[in-house]
Amino acid sequence: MADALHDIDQGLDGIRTTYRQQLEAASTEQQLRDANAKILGKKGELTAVLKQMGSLAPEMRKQVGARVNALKTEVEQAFEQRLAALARAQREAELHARPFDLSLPGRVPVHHGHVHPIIQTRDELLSIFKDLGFVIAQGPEVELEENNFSKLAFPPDHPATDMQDSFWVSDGVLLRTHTSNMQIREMSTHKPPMAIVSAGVVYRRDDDVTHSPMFHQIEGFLVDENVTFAHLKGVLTAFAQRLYGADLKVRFRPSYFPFVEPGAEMDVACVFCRRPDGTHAGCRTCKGTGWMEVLGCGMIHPAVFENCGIDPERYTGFAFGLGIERVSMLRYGIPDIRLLFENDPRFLAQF
Ligand code: FA5
Repeated sequence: MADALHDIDQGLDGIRTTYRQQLEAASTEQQLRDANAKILGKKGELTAVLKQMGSLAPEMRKQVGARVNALKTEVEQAFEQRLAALARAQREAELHARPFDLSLPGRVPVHHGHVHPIIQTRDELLSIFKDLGFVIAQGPEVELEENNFSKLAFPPDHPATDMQDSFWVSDGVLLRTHTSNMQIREMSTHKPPMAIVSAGVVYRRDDDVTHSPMFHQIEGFLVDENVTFAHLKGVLTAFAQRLYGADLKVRFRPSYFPFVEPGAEMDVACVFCRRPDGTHAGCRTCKGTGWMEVLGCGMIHPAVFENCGIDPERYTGFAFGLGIERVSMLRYGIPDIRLLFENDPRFLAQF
């Protein structure tokens, strides 16, 4: 039996040598498969050995079977490895033969998203104030009542604090109704001089063609020694003229906000019905007046300074707040504020 086994081992070694040479020599997938078939195919050399197994004595069959199976596994693994190596080599060759042109356009057209008109307007407004020397700050939309109202000198019974006007989250906590909360936050934590702008989302129980329950504001304030209303007018006029043109006329009308004294609103000459000679025809946007209201402003109330730990005898300052949707609507002639929030691609694609 030992002799017979020795002969079989020699035969298997011969097959091993042949398959290694043939797999190695195969340079295409087809050649590789042919080489594999010569060993493991129906008429393959190893298959022939397997076929003879039936005629062997049981003891011999067991030993030969184990060797033949080991060789079969070896051939199968070698075949898979060589196949993968050939595929890799072929891919490499293709890549080098046909280098990528990364500048070619894709085959499927790509739809580009773009910046929402409100964000475009916000960024433009912020960059004007940055150029004027203001620093940008950010604050939360969920706010304490005291930062949103009481430290801004709103009287406790002010209608804005009413359940009907604000979205309350819990007792003493609400969605901020304006970005003026940033005055309290920044003035309580920083010392003058300071010139700060802050943009963000605010919430009110409002809903019609020019009012939305969620909208965007920009707040600005400047505090230092000897700041006067003339500084306020100078900064805000420069801002409006950067936005709408250097020859733009502005006017300030007295108005009331609890946290400023005196308070005012700034109007700009209507950009829609302005005639070349500077007079105005009067239109729907300006309701025939020739003026459009743009923002609220005023000199920061001494009580607000005190609430933030700033000495009102030493420091004065001005503040202003404007609605970003309002500016967007005026710029692009958008008649209904809700268009800005419906996310209709036909509308948004125009900007
Ligand atoms: C204020 O919110 C003050 N905090 C502004 C201010 C800041 C005054 C600093 C003085 C000093 P007012 O409620 O007027 O003011 O709102 C300011 C602007 O927000 C308005 O002029 C308008 O453009 C916009 N606005 C108000 N309510 C809505 C709304 N529901 N939808 C869209 N825009 C609105």
